[in-house]
Amino acid sequence: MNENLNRNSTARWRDLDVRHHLNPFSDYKTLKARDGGSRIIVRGEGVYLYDSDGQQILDGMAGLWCVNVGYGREELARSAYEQMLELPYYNSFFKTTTPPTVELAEKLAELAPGDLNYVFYGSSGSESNDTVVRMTRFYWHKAGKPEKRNFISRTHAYHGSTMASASLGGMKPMQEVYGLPLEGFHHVMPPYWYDFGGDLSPEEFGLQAARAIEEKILELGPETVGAFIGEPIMGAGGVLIPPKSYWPEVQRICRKYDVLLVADEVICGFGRTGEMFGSQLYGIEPDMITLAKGITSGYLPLSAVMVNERIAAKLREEGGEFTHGYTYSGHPVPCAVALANIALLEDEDLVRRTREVTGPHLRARLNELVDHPLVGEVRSEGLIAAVELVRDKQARSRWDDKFTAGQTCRDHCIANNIVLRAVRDSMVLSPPLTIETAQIDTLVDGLRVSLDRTAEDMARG
Ligand code: PXG
Repeated sequence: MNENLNRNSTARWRDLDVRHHLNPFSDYKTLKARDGGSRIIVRGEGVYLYDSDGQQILDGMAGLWCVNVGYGREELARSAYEQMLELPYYNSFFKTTTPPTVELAEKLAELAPGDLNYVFYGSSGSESNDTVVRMTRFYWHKAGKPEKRNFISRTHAYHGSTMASASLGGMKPMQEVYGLPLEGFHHVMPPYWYDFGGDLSPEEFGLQAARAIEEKILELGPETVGAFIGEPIMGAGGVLIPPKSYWPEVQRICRKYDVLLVADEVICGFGRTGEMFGSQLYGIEPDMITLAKGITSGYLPLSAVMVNERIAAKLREEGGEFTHGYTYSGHPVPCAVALANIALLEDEDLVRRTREVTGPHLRARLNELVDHPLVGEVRSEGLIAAVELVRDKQARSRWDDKFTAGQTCRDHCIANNIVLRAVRDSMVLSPPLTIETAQIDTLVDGLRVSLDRTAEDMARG
C-alpha cells in the first residue's frame, strides 16, 4: 500500500472517530485528545492484529476475551457466507425456527454440563444475563413462589452493561450515576484471596467467601432469593480465580436454600479455562448458564442462556407465555458460525491443548515473574491469567487508588506491540486458544520488559 495513502487513511479514520463516534467505556474528554486519537485496527491473522500503520500487534486478550480460534479463519467466514445466501434471516417467534438455530441448540445441550438441555438465544452476554433475570422471575412465578425476586452476585463482577446486567454486576462506577442497581440486586464479597483473604489459607478463605452468600440469603430471607449468579472465574473483575473450596460450597448453599445457581460462562465458556465450560473445572452443575463471546469466537454477535430439566419441566408443565425475546434470538447466521466455530475447537483439540500444553506453559512462564519487585501474585487457569502488581509484597499493598501501576504497565505493553489489559493493578491475559508456546514466550517476555519500565516509572513517582 502506498505509504502516503496509508498515513492519510489513519489520519482520516482518527478524525472520523473524533467527530462522529462515541466509543464504549471511554472518557469523551480525554480519549479524543490523547496522542492523536484511537489506534485503528484493520486486519487480523492468527493471534496477530495489524493497525492502519502496518504495525503487527500480538493480541494477548483475544479481542475482548472472545476470539478463541484466532483471527482470519476461513471456515467461519465461509459458514456465514453460505448461510447468508441460503437464508440470511428468519426469526424463531410464532412457531417457526431455522435449521442452524436448532442444530446449535442440540450441540450446546450435548456439550453443556449436567442436564442443561434447553437454549434461549440472544445477541450479547448482556442480553443473556437480562434473560436470566426474566427467566428466574418467570420460573419462580410458575413455581408458586413469586416473592423469590432477589438476586445475589459479587462485587467486582461484570455481567454486562444493560440496566439489569449492570445491576447484577458489582462495579460501582457503572451504577452510581445511573440509578443502579435496580431494586432486588444484592452483592457479596468475591473469592479474591489476595485482597480479602488476610491470614486465612486460600481454602479457608474460599469457604468464608461462599458463606458470605449464605449470610446474605439469611439476611434477605431465603423465601425472597431467586438466584445467585457468578462467573466460574471472574474475568473483567481481574481474573479472580477462586480457591477450590469455593464453588462446591456455593452449590451446597444454593441447594440448601432453594436458590437457583447461575454460572456466567461468557468468558469461561468454550475452552478458556482448559475445560469446555468453567463449571466443569469446578465440578458444579448450575441450573442456568449464560454463553456469548467464544460461542462464535466473536466473529458474529450471539449469546445463549441454557436452562436445566428442572426449570424447563416446570415451564412446560405450567404453561403460559414467556413474554420475552429479541428480533435476533436464534439468528441463523451467527448460529451457523457457532457450529463451524465449535467444529474447529473440536477438530483442533483446542480445549485439551489449552489444558495440557499451552495453559501449563503460560503458567510456568508467568511463574517466573514472581521474583519481579512489582509482582505480588500470579494467577492462571488454562489460558486466562493475571499478574498482580504491588508496592509491598509482604503487606500486599498497592501503589495508589488510581491504579497507576496497572495503567502504566498496560501502556508499556501496547508500546511493545503486545495487547494486555489492566484491571485495577492486575495485568490480565486471555489470548486466542490457538496461540503457540513461542508466542506465549513473546507475550511474557514483553510483559517482563514492561514491568521493568513500570518499576522505573513508579520509582520516579
Ligand atoms: N458476562 C461476562 C462475564 C462478561 O465478561 C458480559 C457478560 C457481557 O457481554 P456483552 O456481550 O454484552 O458485552 C461480559 C462482557 C473488559 C470487558 O473490559 C469485558 C466485557 C465486555 C466489555 C469489556 O474486560 N465482558
